[in-house]
Amino acid sequence: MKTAYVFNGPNLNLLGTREPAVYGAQTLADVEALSRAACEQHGLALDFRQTNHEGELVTWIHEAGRAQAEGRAAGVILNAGAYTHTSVALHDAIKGAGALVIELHISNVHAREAFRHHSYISPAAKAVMAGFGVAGYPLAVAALAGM
Ligand code: CA2
Repeated sequence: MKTAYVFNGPNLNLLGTREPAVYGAQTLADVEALSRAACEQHGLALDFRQTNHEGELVTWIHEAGRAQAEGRAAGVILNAGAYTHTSVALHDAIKGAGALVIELHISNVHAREAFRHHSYISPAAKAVMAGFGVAGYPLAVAALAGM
């Protein structure tokens, strides 16, 4: 059974506690449960993580890239949070690791502030999803299973 990695970046541990108009009322634990149910439906194992540290995301992408090269991973669903808009290191990590990444955002970043319109992840990603709310996570799992 292949693993779907779901990596969440800074402040996503706050989901469900503030800004419900932007991010909804569900917590990160709820997002994990949604992702797990989708993985079970599609015959994938789930490795779900969150960190507030950029370098940790870099290390995790390297790990997922190795697992993918060994045929053990389906790919990565990456919500890099605000690092999306700032991190050349994450861009380089995705390219360097050769990881199949679906970039995911809960909100429609293109309908928000201009500083959220640019992504360093997008040019290195296989696909980009934004604006589906937390329902984007199970949709991304289904997409990964079909890739
Ligand atoms: O829409 C998304 O998923 C984002 O990746 C979320 C990031 C934001 O910086 C990106 O531009 C878009 C922020 C995550 C912070 O989440 C919070 C949730 C509740 C309360 C405060 C922050």
